[in-house]
Amino acid sequence: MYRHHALWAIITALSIPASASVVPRQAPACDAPPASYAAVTEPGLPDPWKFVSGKAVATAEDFACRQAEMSRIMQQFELGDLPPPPDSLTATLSGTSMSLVIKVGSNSKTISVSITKPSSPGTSGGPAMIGVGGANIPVPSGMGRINFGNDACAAQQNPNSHGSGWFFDLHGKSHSAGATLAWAWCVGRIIDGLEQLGAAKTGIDPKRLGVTGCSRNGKGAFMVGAFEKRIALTIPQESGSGGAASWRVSDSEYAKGKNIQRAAQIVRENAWFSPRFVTYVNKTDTIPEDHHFLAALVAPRGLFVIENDIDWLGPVSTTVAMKAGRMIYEALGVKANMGFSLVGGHSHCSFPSASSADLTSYINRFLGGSATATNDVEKSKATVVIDDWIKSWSAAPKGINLAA
Ligand code: MCU
Repeated sequence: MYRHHALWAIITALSIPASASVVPRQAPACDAPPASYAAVTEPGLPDPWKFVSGKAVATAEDFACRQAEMSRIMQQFELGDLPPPPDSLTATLSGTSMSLVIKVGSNSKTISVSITKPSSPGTSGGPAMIGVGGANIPVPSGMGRINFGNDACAAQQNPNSHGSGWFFDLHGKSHSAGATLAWAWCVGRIIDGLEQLGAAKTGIDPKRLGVTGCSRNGKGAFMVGAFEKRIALTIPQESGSGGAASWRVSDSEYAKGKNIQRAAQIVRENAWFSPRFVTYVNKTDTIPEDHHFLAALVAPRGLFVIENDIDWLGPVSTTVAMKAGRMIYEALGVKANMGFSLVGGHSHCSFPSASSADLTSYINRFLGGSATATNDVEKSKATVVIDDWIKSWSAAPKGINLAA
């Protein structure tokens, strides 16, 4: 991505005279970020519509800058740093196996990724679903499939797994990234490979990629969609705490006696988050972000969040955070691009067939190229009072329409 921007800057600098009236489409000019963000005291979900500087988000360009800020804040407090793309990447394809040679500084890794081509790709390639550790949703037959072996990228055995996997072989064992953010970087390399090889070889259109995963891998699927902008449709399934749930709401539910996963537990269970997060897990009201920001980072791209009515996942918590996410999508003029479906009565990670039509409407719209509108999905078995959690929000901006 950065390399492309740099190249674009050089091409435009060489070919367009300073007086040219045609201004190339460029990343918005955002205010320079501070070296780091301060902790806060915020019992509710932090306001997506106000920069840390206090400035209001008023335009589409402002929102893009606020997204960059939200991304930096999430990295600083809980995820660790997302590295830039590698110094070099060379992809080759042999049958169904894509091989990537990736170099970062003096480190080099060769990675093998298994690919199933779409059955009728056409000249520009067909859509494909990336499964983080596999897929637990019904992926339409004929769609391309990419199996992302996330554990090999960044291990998830226990908290001491931090530092194991090819992400850390490339970036160093003490890199700050938690496993879920590392997975986002590794998926980015798979997409680099698909772009480099091209649809004629892979049969896959890199502009029509979905990502999914369930439970711990659902947390990962959400991070991949939030931090890898080339993903067109993100489908986190039963990601619960650390995914679709809010840290603050989960703590509040825990205080009411629920058997719910929360930040203080999650860092003792596994290496999904950055070692940096440990400082904040017993005071989640001090972090200037929460997981409704993940939805804000995916916006305006397609997002279909699947949850379950299991206490440990936090049905109230996921409903509050994703309701807030839907409010963000709505204010951006793209309400139909995000659905939330919490349907209980089935075992963990088994997809309820009653939700098939809703899921299919998102897959058809964002991966299948269908012009038909998505189903307007906001289903939950949990009763929540969203106003209790968004008291500090500024009025949503008027007039932003990212649908265009
Ligand atoms: C919902 O995802 C996790 C959960 O965070 C863990 O606490 C539990 O141990 O495992 C869940 C999972 O990945 O189940 C397959």
